[in-house]
This record gives sequence, structure tokens and C-alpha cells, in this order.
Amino acid sequence: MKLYHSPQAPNPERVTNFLKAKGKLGDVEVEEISIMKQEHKTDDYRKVSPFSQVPSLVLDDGTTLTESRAICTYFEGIFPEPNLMGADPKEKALIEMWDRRVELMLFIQFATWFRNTHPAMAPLEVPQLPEAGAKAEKGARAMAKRIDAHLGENDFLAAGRFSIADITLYCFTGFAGVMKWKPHEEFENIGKWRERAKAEIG
Ligand SMILES: N[C@@H](CCC(=O)N[C@@H](CS)C(=O)NCC(=O)O)C(=O)O
Repeated sequence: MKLYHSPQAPNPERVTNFLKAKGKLGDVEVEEISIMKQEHKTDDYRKVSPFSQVPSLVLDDGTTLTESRAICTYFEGIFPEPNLMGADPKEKALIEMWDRRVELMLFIQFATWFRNTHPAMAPLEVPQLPEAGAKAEKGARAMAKRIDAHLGENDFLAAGRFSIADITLYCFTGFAGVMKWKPHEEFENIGKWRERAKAEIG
């Protein structure tokens, strides 16, 4: 199998950090695709990922997975330890709930802010809509505040232990720096949680 990866891009990093936390990053062949050089828009890569997005995982039988969470689900199945997506129905549901909250209410709001206002995104986001970006910025900042409150009472996001939800948030906190925003410096609980999450990823 082969994993197509873009270093520093948050969705691909979600998958590589997931593999790292399982101690399996070295077991998977990785090919880098530069988004800034628009390598994801070449005809060759479009054959792998028709939506021209990274990451993608191509299995040995030719099956292709092009959603980061679906790729993590596959890796959870073939590399079950340590469990990162829930060991019983309640854990699975709680972890999915928090992972989706981070993805939909924080990550996507942030991406909308970033893509509509950052000059480097102008060639990829046509047209950029600064008003949409400003509205999404408010949503992202409000959600970060809610997550900080949650982490004031919990060591990890879901089920009382480290999981994919923490990996998704960890990738986000790193990526937010592209807008000169460091939620882990602005929010004390997110800052302390980030150290714990970093130790788990290894
Ligand atoms: N839902 C997809 C989103 C993937 C995605 O948006 N990837 C970004 C990098 S983080 C990308 O490929 N962007 C290229 C572009 O927008 O042209 C997933 O989670 O895998």
C-alpha cells in the first residue's frame, strides 16, 4: 500500500500522527505531494484522488481511500494497538462525537477563515471571500474557548483517554500558526493538554 502525504498540511498530518501514535509510521510506504507546488493537481495525482486532495491511501488491491478519517479507520483495523478509535460502543461514540466536533466546528471554520483571507491561498481559493473568512474566524475562536473549558475538566477530549479526537485537535493547533494564532498559548488548558497529547504521539 502507499500513502500520499503533504507535510505540514493538517489532514495528511492527522494520518501520519495517527500512525506515529501506533508506532507504525515506518511500516507504510509514503510519497510526498507538494500542495504549494500544486502537485496534487497533476493528471497523475488526479487518477489517485479525483478531488485533488491529500491524503490518499492506495491499498495493494488498488482500492483507494481519500478521506483522512477513513484512512485512520483502515489503519485502526490493521494496526489495532494502541486503540485510538474506541474499544466498546460507548467509547466509539464519544470519540467520534469529539472528533467530529473538532473537525466540523473548529477545523473547518478555521480552514474557511484561512482559505478566504490568507494571500498564499489565493491561487487555490477562487474567489477569496474575506467576509466569509471573518465570520468563520469568530466561529473558530468561540469553539476553541469551549474546548478549553472542556479540557479544564478532562485530561483528553473523549472517553477519559488519548484518541483520534486528540490527534485531530493536535494537528489543528499546529496548523493554526499559519494565521499567527496559537490556541495552545492563548488558552491555558489547551496548552497543558497539548503537552500530554504530544507525549502520546511520541
Ligand atoms: N476531508 C478530506 C479533506 C482533505 C483536504 O482538504 N486536504 C487538503 C490539505 S489539508 C488539500 O488537499 N488541499 C488541496 C486544495 O485545497 O487544493 C480529508 O479529511 O482527507
